[in-house]
Parts: sequence; C-alpha cells; structure tokens
Amino acid sequence: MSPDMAVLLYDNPVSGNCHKVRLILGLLGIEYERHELSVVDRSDRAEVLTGLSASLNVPTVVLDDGRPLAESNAILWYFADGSRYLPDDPYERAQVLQWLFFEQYKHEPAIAVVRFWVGYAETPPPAAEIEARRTAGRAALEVMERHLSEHDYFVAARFTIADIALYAYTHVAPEGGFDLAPYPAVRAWLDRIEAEPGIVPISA
Ligand SMILES: N[C@@H](CCC(=O)N[C@@H](CS)C(=O)NCC(=O)O)C(=O)O
Repeated sequence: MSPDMAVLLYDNPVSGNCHKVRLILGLLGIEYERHELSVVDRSDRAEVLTGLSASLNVPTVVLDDGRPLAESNAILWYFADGSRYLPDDPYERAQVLQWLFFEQYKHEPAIAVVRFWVGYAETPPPAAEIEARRTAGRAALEVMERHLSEHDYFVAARFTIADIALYAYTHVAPEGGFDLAPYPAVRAWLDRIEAEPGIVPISA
C-alpha cells in the first residue's frame, strides 16, 4: 500500500462495532474507503482478513501506512488519541478504558448478540438462551443507568470515546427486544449523544 492511500475500513453497515469506527473517523474528518463484508455469510473472511485480523472480525482497519488494526475499541483509542475525544489525564484515560472493557465484557456480548440473533442470524439459539442474554443485557443497562443518574457522560464530564463505544449498541437495543423505558437516565444520555455534531444513528 502506498503512503498516500486512505484508511481502509473492513466494514458492515449493521454492525455496531463498525459503527463506532465510522463515527470516530467522521468526527475527526479522516477520509476512508470501505470494504464491506457480510456478518451472516462469513465464507470469505479468511481470504480477505488473514494477516490483518487474527480473529477475522470486522471492524478491521488498514492505516494509511499499511499497518492493520482490529478490535473496535482499540481502533477508537488509536484514532481518538490526541483529540478532544480521549482525555490526556492518566486517571481519566484509565476511566475510559474501564468503560471500554465494560462495554466489551458485559454490554456487547449481551445486547449486541441478542440483536444479532433476533434480527440477522440464520439459526438463532433456543428462546431460553436468548432470554438469558436479555437478562444479562438488562443488568448492563442498569449499570449504565446508575452511572448516568449522577453523570451526564461516562468520563470527564464530557463526550469521549467511552460514550461512542456504549452508544453503538445501546441506541439499537430495542431491535433486540430491550425496552429502554425503565432507564430514563440512559434515554436522556442517548438524546445528549445524538445532539453531538457528527453523531448519527446506525440506520443513517
Ligand atoms: N470485539 C470485537 C468484536 C467484533 C465482532 O464480533 N465483529 C462481528 C461483527 S459485529 C464479526 O465480524 N463477526 C464475525 C464472526 O464472528 O465470525 C470488536 O469490538 O471489534
């Protein structure tokens, strides 16, 4: 790849993990090209992503110097570093990581996975398994509700990549059957995030 090439994003339009990357690139005004991969038919993943992403997942980016990077939150961190979307203070940076890890361990595996199962999967698991994940998803929403009842944003009293990471699958949680009515602070935060210039829902 020549040094002048744009960032390349291996992308999928319905993936919240990919949406995070599209949002940060858009906010920072970084031009990129998209290579779309299916999240249902994954038969071309090895051919396309071997050598770029060990887990063969989207999102994966290839930087303008040819180096690849996978994992949505690592990509968020890489591009946001040095910008207003990632604090400089070491404690606040650790707090951002705290919420990025929460998103990947407690939130995404429940809320994103249920949305995928009910909306996109060719062979979803039994209803009891889906309901167990919904219970886990509601627990994650309760964690967010507790924090957001006392804070407008996740870290540093301002919009950061912690908000982008958690926005990605929270705003489409109803597609997975999650009712957001019991979480007024989460709903107010979603409105606050969508009022940020450059933040658009995944459907846009
Ligand atoms: N932890 C990864 C998760 C990525 C992920 O699960 N990507 C999905 C689409 S949202 C995918 O590529 N799935 C294909 C597969 O698992 O084979 C991240 O945050 O980027």
